[in-house]
Formats: sequence, structure tokens, C-alpha cells
Amino acid sequence: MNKIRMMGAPTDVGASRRGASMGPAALRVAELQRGLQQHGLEVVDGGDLAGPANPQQPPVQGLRHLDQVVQWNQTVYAAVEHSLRAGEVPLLMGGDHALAVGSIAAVARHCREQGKDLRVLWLDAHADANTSQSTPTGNIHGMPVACLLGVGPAELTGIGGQVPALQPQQICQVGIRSVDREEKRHLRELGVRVYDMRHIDEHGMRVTMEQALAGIGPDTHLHVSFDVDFLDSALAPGVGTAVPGGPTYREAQLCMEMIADTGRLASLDVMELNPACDVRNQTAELVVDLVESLFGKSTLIRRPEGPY
Ligand code: B3U
Ligand code: MN
Ligand code: MN
Repeated sequence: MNKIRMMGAPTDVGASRRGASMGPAALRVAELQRGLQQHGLEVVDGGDLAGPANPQQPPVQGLRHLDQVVQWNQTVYAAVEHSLRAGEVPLLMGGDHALAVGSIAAVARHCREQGKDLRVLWLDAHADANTSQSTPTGNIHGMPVACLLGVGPAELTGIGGQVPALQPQQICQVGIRSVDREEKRHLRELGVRVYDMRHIDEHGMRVTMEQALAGIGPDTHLHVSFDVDFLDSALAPGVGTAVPGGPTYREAQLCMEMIADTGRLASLDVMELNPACDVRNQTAELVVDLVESLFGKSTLIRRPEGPY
């Protein structure tokens, strides 16, 4: 595994509930860097990126804080691109999930330049495929998937220089259990592969992840965009928009371990951790535990020849 570069994006401009801006600090307090280093990984903490404050304004034409979201995304885009160019594994610590536009646009550009096959795994309770027309809230953290697929304000869809940044077959969602009515139609029209909680209930996490990871090969760059509200809300209260009925601790561990087994994880977003909603930093500690698994904490005790 190449050197991992942690970078914080301490903002909540894409959300209406405040607090995700404290996510990077909570992950540092929960010792993310040391947790990963314990497993022999090289990890640097590049500190926090800077951007505009949260003006706490209402949405304008269905979009809250568009200018601020664009500025933060441009900064994230540049930082992730720089890290990938240096041969590192960028680990973006959000911050709200609107910043996945900049992060994934940078990864997509890098993959185009390097001739790599990009696959994005979107772990989330929400589909994040709203538009300014369909959004019930105006919050741009409910829109990054649509933006990456070319549907959204030009200032966001154009980040990275190619619209759309992603093709629908490159992204696959797992854990989804809260989708707005219009958003559901978008998802179908866009052709995004969604493994929702119903699918996990019926088939189990193992089969679900086998399906989600199918086709990953030696030339794949696997990007994981981990919205912490993916996890069951009883387990992970430290998020702004908690939804019950998510993966259990064991299911989440298996999910992360199966991703690690591919050996193709090359970039990561850890988003929406909200310490203002957490209890004694327990969600941050759980996230550190899961991110360790994502980077192969338990690989040595698994059979070396897995199905991936
Ligand atoms: N779908 C709702 C709720 C939501 C989406 N993402 C988060 N919340 N974190 C919306 O506002 O678009
Ligand atoms: Mn999300
Ligand atoms: Mn979410």
C-alpha cells in the first residue's frame, strides 16, 4: 500500500445541521493516524484544508451555499489531485458529503490520465442523487452523486474538466435506505447500481459485497466514499442525518474487510461524522476501527487466496 495522506475538510456548508466541520478533529482525537500506522501503513497527516465559513443562509433556487460548496470543492479537488500525482492514497476527512464531488472528480481525472479503470463504492444511508428541483432541503450534500453524473449546477458538474466526471456503471451504492421520491426516479434514469438495505436483508452482506465488487481487476482504482450514516444509527449516533436500520457492526466489518481483500483501494472519503451529535466520540472511534479494516487490519488472519 502506498503512503496514505490524511487531509481534513472542516466544513458543513453542504448540510443544514451544523457540526460535520468538526469531523476531522474527532477522527484525530480517535487516533486515526496511529490506528493505521499500527498495521505497518505509512500515514501522513497533511492537516486541514481551508475554505469559506458557513454563512447559514437559506437555499437560493434549490441550492444552499452554492458558492461556498464550490470553493471548498475546488480546494478538495486540487488537494486530492496533488496527492494522487505524488503516488499517495488520499484519505479525505469530511466535512459533509458535498465534498465528494471534488474528491471523486480528481480521482476520475487521475484514472483517465493513467488509463485506470475507476470504480466508486458509495456507502451511505442516502442516495445523494437529488437536484435543485427534487431536493426537499436545498442541501448540496444530498446531490453529489447527481453532480458527478453530470446533473447539477455547472460550477460543480464541471470540476475536473469533463462532464460527466463519472459514468453510471462506475458507481455502485450500498446500504441505501432513505431516498426521496423524485430522487428514486433519477437513480433509475441515471442507471446507478443500488444495493439497498432490502438487498442486504435478503442476500446478506457477503453476497451483496461479492456483487458490488464483481469485475474489479488488476487495473482497477477503487474509490470508497464512506458516509458515516451508512452505519446503523444505534451504533453510530454521531452523524447529522441518522437513519435507523443500517448495517450492524459485524456487517460493516465484513463490508470493509471484503473491500480490503480486493487489494485495489486507492482513495477514500470519510464523510458526515458529526461530533455535535456523537456520544463521547464513540462514532469516531468506530469509524477508526472500520477504516483500519478497510486498509486490511484483519487480512493476515484470512485465507490468503480469497475469491477476489
Ligand atoms: N435526501 C435528503 C436527506 C439527505 C441526503 N443526504 C443527507 N441527507 N445527508 C436531502 O436533503 O437531499
Ligand atoms: Mn451522503
Ligand atoms: Mn448519508
